[in-house]
Amino acid sequence: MLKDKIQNIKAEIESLKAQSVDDAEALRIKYLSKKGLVTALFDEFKTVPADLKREIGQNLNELKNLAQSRIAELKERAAQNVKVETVATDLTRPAVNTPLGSRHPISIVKNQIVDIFSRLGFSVAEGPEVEDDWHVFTALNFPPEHPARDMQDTFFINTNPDILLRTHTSSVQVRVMERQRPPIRSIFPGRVFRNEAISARAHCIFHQVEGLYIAHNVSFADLKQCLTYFAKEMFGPEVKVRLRPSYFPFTEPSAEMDVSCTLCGGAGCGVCKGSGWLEILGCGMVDPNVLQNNNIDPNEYSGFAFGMGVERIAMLRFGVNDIRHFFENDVRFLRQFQSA
Ligand code: 2NM
Repeated sequence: MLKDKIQNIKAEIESLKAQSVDDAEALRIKYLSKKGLVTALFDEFKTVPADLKREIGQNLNELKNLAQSRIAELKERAAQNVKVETVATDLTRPAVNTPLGSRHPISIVKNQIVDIFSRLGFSVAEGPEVEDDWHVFTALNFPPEHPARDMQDTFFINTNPDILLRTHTSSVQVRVMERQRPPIRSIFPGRVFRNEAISARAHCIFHQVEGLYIAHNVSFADLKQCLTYFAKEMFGPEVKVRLRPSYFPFTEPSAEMDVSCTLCGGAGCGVCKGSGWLEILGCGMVDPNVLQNNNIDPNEYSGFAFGMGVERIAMLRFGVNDIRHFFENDVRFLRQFQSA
């Protein structure tokens, strides 16, 4: 009877053993292949009287499932135990390689920037990404009608004009000035947010490192020396640097620093648009109003500050021509960067 055959084969399958993957495969062929013992029972099933079809059909399906899982288990165990049961474990065998990820290029460059300024004695501070108007704008000498305060440029939370995503990490500098008296010598890495159309050169989220040095008698010469050191550490001792006058609400005077084009060495090419120079950061002497707003006496102290976009530095360092690559996280892109 078919029912007895099912019982017998079930008992057989429950006591199966396999020493090797090949053994297990032989068992699969014996029971489950087209001409296998279990498969044959399904052919016989066609002759079962209608009133028994339901019960026997169920038994048969259970048997097939049992055979499949049991043989798969034997195969897997045999694969794991290759020779282990007969030969002592070889402790000199190299371990199985675990595939390693790679550090994100933005993290690599951010860490390099932090390292360079650490060598000059700068500490690192971080702060909130959701901020209020005081820390992002007012304390930093942004006038009430400054365009950065516009909905067009800044993301506000629930359209509340006092709660917003920081547009620069200078807000963290305000928080440091609130609780720490000079000397202050810190850098401020972090994500910032600007309500901008996304393109090859701009993104609505990017990373900044800003810096602040406040002490007695800090001069523009200190700023220039410090940032020249940074540029040469970052881009190589052969790069030339220059400062161009600029404007920021929180610094006076303000400047932008260029390095000689890392691609053409200053001769002029597509990357530097023929100018031979690449802009890498903004900087300036902290405006006395900013010091005053943070209860630091501008008659006693002076300072310089600077800010740079990590994506921009990374694009120049690695020759990446589209900022969007950094946010897509395509592993074919990410795998190309070696952690430093
Ligand atoms: C920049 C450029 C120039 C800056 C100024 C300050 C502070 F807090 F001292 F006022 N923080 N960051 C600064 C100055 C940032 O980014 C392009």
